[in-house]
Amino acid sequence: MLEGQKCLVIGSGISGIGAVTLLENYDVDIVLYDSSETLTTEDMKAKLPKGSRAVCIAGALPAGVEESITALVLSPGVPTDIPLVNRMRDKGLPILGEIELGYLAEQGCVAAITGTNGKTTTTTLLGEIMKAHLGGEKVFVVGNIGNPYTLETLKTKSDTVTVAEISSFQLETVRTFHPKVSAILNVTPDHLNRHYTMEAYAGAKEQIAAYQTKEDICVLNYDNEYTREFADRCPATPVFFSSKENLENGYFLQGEMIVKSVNGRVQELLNIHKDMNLVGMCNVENVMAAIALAEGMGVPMETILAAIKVFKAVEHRIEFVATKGGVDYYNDSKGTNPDAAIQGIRAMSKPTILIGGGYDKQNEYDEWIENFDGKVKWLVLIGQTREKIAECARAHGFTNIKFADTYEECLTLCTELANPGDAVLLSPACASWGMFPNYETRGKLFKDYVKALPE
Ligand code: UMA
Repeated sequence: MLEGQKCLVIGSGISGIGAVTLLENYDVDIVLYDSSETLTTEDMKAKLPKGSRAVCIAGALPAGVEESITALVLSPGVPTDIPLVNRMRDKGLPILGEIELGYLAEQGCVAAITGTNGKTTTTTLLGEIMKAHLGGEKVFVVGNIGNPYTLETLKTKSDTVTVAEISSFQLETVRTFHPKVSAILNVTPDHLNRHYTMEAYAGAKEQIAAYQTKEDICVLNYDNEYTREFADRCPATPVFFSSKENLENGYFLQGEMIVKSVNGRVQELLNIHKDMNLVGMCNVENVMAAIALAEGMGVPMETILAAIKVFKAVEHRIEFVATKGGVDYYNDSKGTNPDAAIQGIRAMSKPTILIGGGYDKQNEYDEWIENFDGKVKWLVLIGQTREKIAECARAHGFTNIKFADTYEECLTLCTELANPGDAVLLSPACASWGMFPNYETRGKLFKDYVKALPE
């Protein structure tokens, strides 16, 4: 583990702190660096474990530091093409992402999930299934879900399982990361400001299987053009799921039943209305993927189905909050891109006041608006993208649009616009950055507001 190196950890968010915490256990000189001009070294030290030997630097790197560095660890939010990283790469220095660093200390078996949407639900559900199978103390749920891998990896043993949600940012910097089972749930446009092209974005997602072999499995969505085509060049054995097609081999939806097919012989597994507490077709797909992953991990089907039956929606993902004044409120703050937000609006069955807008990831909103499907009564827009979304909506003939400057104003507007029998849905199709540190804070504000409304 980078023994004898002088390692620069870039980013002092939760991943950077996790990376430093892990490196403290090895013979490594650690420099924790954050380019933020508003942070102080005291802020950074306060986040580190007591007695940490890491040197903290905020703002500009002082002269001489860069020259002394022999290895680099990147937080996921640090682009891999910033000048500092480019210079280090040109020198031939090892550049590891926080996930790769965590994996170097892994002792057990890994299941890893990526995809534009559905990652968190599938990861959480697979974590619950694995816990039901092995017991809670033998399962670690880590990664993009908000729990850095580097904080858990030293607890792993030969009989533990790590279930990891992995983003495209994290996959750009894997070098040996080798899950026994992996999944790419879907690939639709997102994060193009970081990856620039769909090819590069899909390429990053494919890295999840790069170090797998045919002994391992990679669960893929048959209905998504990127993941279906990837099966032909996937280093692992592909296993498909589909909510649209009957498959000769794989998991698919037949009427109301999720079924498993082996060489055309179909076995019914569960009823999507009676045996699941999750709403929306996206969740049917997530459940199919979780079943395929869990079977790949050797969990008996009986245990898998029992865990699915008691599983409830993940917080901030099409989460029912409350009914107030006859209006249903749903929190889908995790709808941080148009494709995720499409799933949000599709799951609604009542006339809906929809809250959209936020940080500009250079996405296009046409498909999202086309999916309003007559259900959206009012679109209340906020944040950096509000003009762009409004323009796109008008181009599609949708004009019931209101603007808000603050979230408080936005929420007040929604309650005024909603009548009994309507739904209010926060599903912004945009990241929260710029207004909130993360989507969780945005979702929590929404939920607190709704809970404080009179009955
Ligand atoms: N920073 C630099 N230099 C840079 C860029 C950033 O120093 O060039 C610093 C910032 O000033 C800041 C720190 O890096 O202090 C933030 O690092 P980070 O953005 O990697 O954030 P973390 O807190 O470490 O959280 C990261 C993931 N964040 C991102 O990918 C943006 C979290 O995913 C993840 O939960 C966490 O690691 C644990 O693995 C969040 C996310 O939004 C939820 N992910 C995206 C998504 O889901 O769409 C990919």
